[in-house]
Amino acid sequence: MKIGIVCYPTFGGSGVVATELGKALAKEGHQIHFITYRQPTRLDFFSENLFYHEVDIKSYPLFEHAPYELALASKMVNVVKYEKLDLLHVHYAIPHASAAYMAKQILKEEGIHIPVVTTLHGTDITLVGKDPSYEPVVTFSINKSDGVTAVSEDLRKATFELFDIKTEIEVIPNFIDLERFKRQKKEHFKLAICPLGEKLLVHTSNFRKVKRVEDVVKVFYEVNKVTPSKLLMVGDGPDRDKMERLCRDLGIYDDVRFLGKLEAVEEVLSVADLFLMPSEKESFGLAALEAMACEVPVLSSNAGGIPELNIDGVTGFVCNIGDVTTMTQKALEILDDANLPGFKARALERAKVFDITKILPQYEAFYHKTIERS
Ligand code: GMT
Repeated sequence: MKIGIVCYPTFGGSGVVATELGKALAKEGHQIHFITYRQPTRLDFFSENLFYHEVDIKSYPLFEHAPYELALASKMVNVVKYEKLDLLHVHYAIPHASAAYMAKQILKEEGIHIPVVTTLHGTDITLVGKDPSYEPVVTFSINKSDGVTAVSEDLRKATFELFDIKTEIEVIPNFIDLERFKRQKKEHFKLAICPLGEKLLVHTSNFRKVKRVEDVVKVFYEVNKVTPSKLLMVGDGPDRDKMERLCRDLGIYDDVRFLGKLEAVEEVLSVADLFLMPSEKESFGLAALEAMACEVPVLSSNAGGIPELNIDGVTGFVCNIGDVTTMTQKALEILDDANLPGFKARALERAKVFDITKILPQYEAFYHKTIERS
């Protein structure tokens, strides 16, 4: 198939999923055309089946905000027409699904039919999408998509609860490349960070409010009192400065390292003993899956779709959002030398359920189904 993939090209989970999906489809022999405003972060190599079309956003003194959605729709029209695409797969409803609808209508005028698949990722539904300033367009463009998928059962349910949806939504969970995300031998790295054999806790996120990074610091502060530990904070975002200040105020700054955005996050995960995800909202929790694939148990909140991934008492623990006391107890239980190897092994077993080789055929089947019925 010739497939156009539209996504946000940055470090965000939806962009990562879209890029990895495109790369895997290209390996299977499909021709993949990425349509975005910047080269996706993980698309930095040449492959005969991968193409990248940059959206030109023309500025003009009259525009306080350049109309990205129009530039995107125009680019979609041209790529579909000239590259003879079979399908458009847009990741994240806003504004990709509505831009795709516009492109579809323009192409229809020229006698070209292009089926559109929309994948919902979470914040496009639970945070931004339900805001009254976007809700009517989100509802409309989901209903007008030829096929809709959500990355978890919880997100599917939330979409029906928050919007007036008249179409089916199929759950296709996120996936992991187990060739890339696996525990690597990085003992020298572990020794440098934990010279006295301390336990190593890791958090990765975009440091936004929904991630509740403060709970990460608070849990670490309490754990460190009982079990000597270190904390690695990967990623960057609005709450980072506040968290650095909190660590200084709590007197734990020497035990916490803020690493910023990292491309090779699997190297850090390879030496971790526990991954912390106390989020307030999380449709799936891709970062936790990456940790589990590297044999790292997960201590998480029970937000959104996380419990569909992290199995309470098996691959880690699932606690109520904001319950730092229970999170601390559970973290200590996982880190206990008698328990840790079991949790690590079970985290890897669980990650295997989401192996890309198992999920990719689900997308291919969904594309065929959408093309046939549209
Ligand atoms: O978590 C974020 O803030 C980024 C966001 C995105 O759209 O990139 O992530 C969402 O999509 C990921 C990929 O499907 C999911 O793994 C994340 O759970 C989801 N985030 C939220 O629902 C908050």
